[in-house]
Amino acid sequence: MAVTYELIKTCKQTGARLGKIHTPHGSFDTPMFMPVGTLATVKAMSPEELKEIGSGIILSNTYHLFLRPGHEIVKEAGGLHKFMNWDQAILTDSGGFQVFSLSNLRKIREEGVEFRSHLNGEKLFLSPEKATEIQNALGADIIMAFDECPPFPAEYQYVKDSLERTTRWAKRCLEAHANPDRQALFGIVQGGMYKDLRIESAQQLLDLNFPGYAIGGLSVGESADLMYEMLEHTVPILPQNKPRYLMGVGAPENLVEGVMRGIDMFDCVLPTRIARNGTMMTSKGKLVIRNAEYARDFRTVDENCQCKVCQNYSRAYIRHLIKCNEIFGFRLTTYHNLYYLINLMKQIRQAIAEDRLADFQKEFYAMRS
Ligand code: PRF
Ligand code: ZN
Repeated sequence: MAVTYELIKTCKQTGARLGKIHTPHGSFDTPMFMPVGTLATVKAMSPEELKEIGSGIILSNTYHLFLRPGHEIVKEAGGLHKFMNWDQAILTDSGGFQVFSLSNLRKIREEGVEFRSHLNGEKLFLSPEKATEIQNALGADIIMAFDECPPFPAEYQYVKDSLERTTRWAKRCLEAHANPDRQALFGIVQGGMYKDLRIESAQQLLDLNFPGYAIGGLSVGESADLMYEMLEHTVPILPQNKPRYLMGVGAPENLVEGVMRGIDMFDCVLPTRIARNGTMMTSKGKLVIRNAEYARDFRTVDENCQCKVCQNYSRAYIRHLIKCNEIFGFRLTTYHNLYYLINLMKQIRQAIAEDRLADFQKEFYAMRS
């Protein structure tokens, strides 16, 4: 088995799960947040720094690596781990979502998706077989089925047809998968914002017996409450003995709420993207370090953060660097934001271990108000 999930315990207050995922590149504790390394690098972070902050798994993207440098080159390098000098776990997304969010002139057919590269307009094609072949070449520990993430809002019939095609594509991914003993292929539940379609999608994918399940098609513009409602309809029918991954979600409050509804894994560009805009995540909420109010603020960013940025640099200094587009500024804000989220997950795991996640949730919101 490429990847196994070990359920350690559930929180008596909330039912949230504490677990461990074992992969050929080491184990990591769950619930976990995965930093996004789209182009085989988590922007502004070295692998050494990623290890320092305790991210035992990172995510990368099929779509981007297919365009540049091409999966053949990564394969020639000895796979993604060697190529980027990262010896811990990697998950690659299938490209399904990125084709829909980034490329131009998409044509969806049963066979796959024809699209134009967002870089040079080149006509390209991705299918379940191609996305699986690329992910086999990249060699991540966890790979994802090729899916369609419908837009929000979308008509019932469109979402129904789309989810049924996503199931047929998932089956084709399983059949194309060359090394299931080294790479675990996860299925992706879709179904838009329709309760019965979420259930239909989950049940169809359960029949295919994937080693893990992702929940896709959320955090696409709907309200947080609607996202939580969809989780409440979906998560309970997923198997207890397999990991559940909520795709593209990384706002601190969404992580807390997702874990309380039974999620084990999350990823999002949010912490790294807002870092480069000069927004920092703190125990008291967002801090827009670019703002003039911090020009003479020589205090630390977050007095409750133990990271090396908060131990050594002031708000005024970081603001100055970001205002001047200095590379070191991007490094400092990115490092802190990722440290904050990974530490938040560590606190959540501790709370689950001690059966007090509901208490933790209250304290979490109280600090931010
Ligand atoms: N499918 C895939 N990747 C994703 C999503 C999805 O639905 C989302 C939705 N938030 C983020 N990343 N394959
Ligand atoms: Zn910090």
